[in-house]
Amino acid sequence: MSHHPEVTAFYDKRTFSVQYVVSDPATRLCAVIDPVLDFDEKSGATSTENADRILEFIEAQGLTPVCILDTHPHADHFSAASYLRARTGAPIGIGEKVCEVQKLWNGFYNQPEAPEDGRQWDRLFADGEEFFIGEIPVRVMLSPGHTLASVTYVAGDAAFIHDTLFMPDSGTARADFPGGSARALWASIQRILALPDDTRLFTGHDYQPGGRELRYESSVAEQRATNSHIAKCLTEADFIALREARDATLPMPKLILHALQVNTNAGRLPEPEENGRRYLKIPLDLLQAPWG
Ligand SMILES: N[C@@H](CCC(=O)N[C@@H](CS)C(=O)NCC(=O)O)C(=O)O
Ligand SMILES: [Fe+2]
Repeated sequence: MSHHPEVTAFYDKRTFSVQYVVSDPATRLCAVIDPVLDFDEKSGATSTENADRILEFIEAQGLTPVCILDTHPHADHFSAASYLRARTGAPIGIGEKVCEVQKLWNGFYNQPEAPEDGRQWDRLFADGEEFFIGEIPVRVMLSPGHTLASVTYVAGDAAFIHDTLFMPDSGTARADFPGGSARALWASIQRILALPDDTRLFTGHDYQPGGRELRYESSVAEQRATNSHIAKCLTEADFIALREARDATLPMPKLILHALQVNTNAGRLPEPEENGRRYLKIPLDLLQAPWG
């Protein structure tokens, strides 16, 4: 019998991100996946509206969080993992390859003193590692491509695939960030599509193409048959060509340089300077502009 967790999605319209609470109906224990810490780049203001909405839900439902998980170090928003850890005491986890991402971005930010061993997290998951949310077994599957460190959490019959496949009409995630690879993304997607046909797949973003209503859940069978990037790519080479051609047209996410310095530190904002204010650091001419 496959375990069937309850899944509740929380959509952040500002970044088109989907955050999840995954709970075990038998024990009322839950995990939070990919929570967003709000940031307004125009004013520099941060807030915890998204994370507080999740906390209110958890409380109202009588759930107890056992872990706060990220699928990857996000490039388009800040993670609320450390905020939720402070509020709930639940441990935070991410894929162990985050250390590689820390090395890469600490170099870019010229922060040689910043830790590169993932000590900011309580758990660093290896490929194939298992843990439980109550009675629901969770298997961690390495899913690089969009980032070096991306993982999929397979919790019973539900897989949290984040930025690999989007809904079938949106295709797949981009693979052009530093450390990204279209070839690795193809291999990761094949592993996801090898899960049982009726596995519920929960994606990490929905950009609502054409203004259609929000969707974030599909299945392996649906993705195989209809995903606009996968169904028409018969070979790895076809996919790499399609993905790289599309990536060449995409501007960088507007928060990539803001987000990586926070997310390689588990969503902790930089320490305040002696005047009590926190500052972000923006490397110039590191990434290519769309005209580059
Ligand atoms: N316009 C968005 C773009 C965000 C973005 O690049 N999203 C990534 C996931 S983090 C992606 O895979 N996008 C695919 C696409 O835009 O086709 C922003 O500036 O934040
Ligand atoms: Fe992403």
